[in-house]
Amino acid sequence: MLLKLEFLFYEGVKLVKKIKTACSLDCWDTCSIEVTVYDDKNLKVRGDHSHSITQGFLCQKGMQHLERVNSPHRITSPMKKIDGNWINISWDQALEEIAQHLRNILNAYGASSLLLYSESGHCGLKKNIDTAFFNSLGKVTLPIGSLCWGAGIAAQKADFGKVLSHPPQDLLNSRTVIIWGRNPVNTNVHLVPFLKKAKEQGANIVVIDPIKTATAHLATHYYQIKPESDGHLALAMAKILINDKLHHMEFLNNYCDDFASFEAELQHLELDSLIEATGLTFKEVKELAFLYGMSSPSSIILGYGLQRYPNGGRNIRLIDALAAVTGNIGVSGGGVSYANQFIKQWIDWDYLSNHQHGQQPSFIRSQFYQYILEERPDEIKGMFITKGNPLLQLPNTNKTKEAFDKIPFKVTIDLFMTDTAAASDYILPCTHIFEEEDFLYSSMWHSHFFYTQQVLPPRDGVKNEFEIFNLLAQKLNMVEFVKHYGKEEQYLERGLGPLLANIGLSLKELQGKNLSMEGNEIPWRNKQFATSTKKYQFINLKNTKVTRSTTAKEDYPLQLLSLHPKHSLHSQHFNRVEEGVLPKVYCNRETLNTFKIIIDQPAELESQYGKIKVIPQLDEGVGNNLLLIYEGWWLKNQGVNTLTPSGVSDIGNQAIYNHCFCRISSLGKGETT
Ligand SMILES: Nc1nc2c(c(=O)[nH]1)N[C@H]1C(S)=C(S)[C@@H](COP(=O)(O)OP(=O)(O)OC[C@H]3O[C@@H](n4cnc5c(=O)[nH]c(N)nc54)[C@H](O)[C@@H]3O)O[C@H]1N2
Ligand SMILES: Nc1nc2c(c(=O)[nH]1)N[C@H]1C(S)=C(S)[C@@H](COP(=O)(O)OP(=O)(O)OC[C@H]3O[C@@H](n4cnc5c(=O)[nH]c(N)nc54)[C@H](O)[C@@H]3O)O[C@H]1N2
Ligand code: SF4
Ligand SMILES: [Mo]
Repeated sequence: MLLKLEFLFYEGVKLVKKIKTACSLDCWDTCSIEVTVYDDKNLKVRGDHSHSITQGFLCQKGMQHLERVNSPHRITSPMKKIDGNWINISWDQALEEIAQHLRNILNAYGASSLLLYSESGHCGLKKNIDTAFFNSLGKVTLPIGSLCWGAGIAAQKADFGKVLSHPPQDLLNSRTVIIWGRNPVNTNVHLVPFLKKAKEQGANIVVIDPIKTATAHLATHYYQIKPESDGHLALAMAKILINDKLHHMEFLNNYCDDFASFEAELQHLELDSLIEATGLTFKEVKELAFLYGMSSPSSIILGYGLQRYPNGGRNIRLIDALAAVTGNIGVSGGGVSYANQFIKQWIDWDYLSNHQHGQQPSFIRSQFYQYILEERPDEIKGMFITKGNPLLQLPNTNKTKEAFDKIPFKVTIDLFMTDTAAASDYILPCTHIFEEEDFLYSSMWHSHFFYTQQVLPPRDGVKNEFEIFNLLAQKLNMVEFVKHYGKEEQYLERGLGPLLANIGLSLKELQGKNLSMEGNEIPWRNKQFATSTKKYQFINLKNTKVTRSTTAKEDYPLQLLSLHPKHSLHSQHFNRVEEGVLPKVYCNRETLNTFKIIIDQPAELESQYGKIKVIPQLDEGVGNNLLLIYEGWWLKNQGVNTLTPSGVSDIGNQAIYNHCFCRISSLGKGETT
């Protein structure tokens, strides 16, 4: 296999090649990776020094990509389940049988009885080929909504018209930075050097989080808010600032709709009860309001933990409103950075996904089981899963399993035997990012993008999705699909058409380079918003019930936050966890004492949806009546979604994992399995 190389040179007597790729994990950072190949065999992975965000540093997961691509646990042959046992079969047999199943289902029940469940386990653009393939079959059933960020996206679209973030470097122009419900030390590690530098320059670094996280330990100010009360806090801060005439009349008069009614409604809300809901003191909220409102420009860096609630969208809108009240929008060092759909707007999604206009059957992602068991019982006959592990990552595992079992034909494309793969009928093994070329960018944070180079030839027995779906299309005689989606380069060239035209480069010229559109724009600098009136839209407080939905019931008095782990990407573990190892659950001393649970001694954690076994740990940074667990543990290790609810947020159809109430009881010594 001929590899395209950027550099080829001698280091002493050694022939050295340098290959540029990027991290495909669904992380804020989307790091650029440099792989050095010594004497054509020894590979060294490191961060790309020429990247202004990565700056030559990769997290532990990024450094372990080489181990992952070479892992002995990878699946390297298509597999078929017969009487509960897996057997290896050839690619031709697998694709022939799968094509036959698809044909039978289409003929007997029509396209809507096929369901595609595609997630973001690999963020390469080429990996969207599954959607184009299924849309070519007709009006198949697709998910809507999000497990991840949906409420906040809907909120920012309502307020600004589009979701854009400030360039990471712009944080250094802030006098106050609020990290509101994000934990970059775990999830967005390249933000940390910017925070440290801003702190050195004298900026206030504020963290608002129910958990005193590692990020909170870096801050100059920390506020331990009660979950789900961020909207109350934002309103209380706005009220204090408006009362002290610290609002920004020029911005509010000229660039916003509906401030007058927002202000009038705010007058009716009691400051004391707003503050009481947050669990903070009046003094703390006042201090925070003045830090934000007086030491400006002030930026707010939002995370996604705080919108995984029934009132998630409203809370983000109220935080946006606070920024608008103080005029911290469209100015360097300001903004409410949530996600960054800047590059995304230069991609031709209609082509890439073969978008079918018109009604298409759909289900809310987090309500998969209700759709299968209640809304369309026995109607879904076939399901394809790719880039996702829904059996584990969807809420309410017991019900999700039941729904899975109801679907007679399931195919999973993955690299590993995940819980989802194990519950399928066929598994098709796919390539790792090091084994292919792809286009990657961050939709969460910065605006770098990469057309990666291939580092290694694909492992024997695996194929990339592009080839998989094209081979299937040939078996199904899908002539049009093969014509429009048959060539990888053509797919990327067309999909990236608007971006390539904008930057004036060809696809080939992009390869191996680390490019960015950053530094060019502070979002909304011209104060022309992407809303229908071109003005910032204040949330209508008159129609908005400002409530904290948290109502711990007597039976389930503890709220469980299931947060993202530092060294895994959800269920993608880079260090293998043996069967039977129990997950740790963290709480403070008061919770340990009240519920008579003992550190390091197994306990049972139960919600109204199921129970799991855990190992309690002391962490005084966890708020009262709260438990913290890291999500992503496999079923063999008591996956946490056995406990989580399958509701959705007010807007954006977002899963509400953190709105989860439990009780805990000690199992005493020795009961570890
Ligand atoms: N290492 C690693 N990195 C990752 C991921 C991973 O699994 N592992 N996942 C990636 C993905 S897909 C995503 S979506 C992002 C998520 O990135 P983050 O948003 O940083 O992660 P979360 O763990 O969802 O939540 C962040 C914080 O929100 C806080 N929080 C929870 N409820 C509330 C609340 O009501 N109010 C406030 N103010 N705070 C609250 C939590 O205590 C937590 O500290 O990370 C990405 N990066
Ligand atoms: N309790 C709780 N649950 C949560 C969350 C939470 O905060 N709490 N967070 C939610 C969030 S934010 C998200 S984004 C979702 C994530 O949900 P998922 O995306 O389902 O989670 P992952 O565990 O990352 O699973 C991705 C799968 O894709 C596979 N994969 C990797 N590369 C490739 C590839 O190239 N091709 C194919 N076909 N497969 C590949 C991986 O091996 C893995 O099995 O989880 C959600 N679930
Ligand atoms: S997981 Fe995130 S921080 Fe780590 S290497 Fe990948 S993109 Fe970078
Ligand atoms: Mo996510």
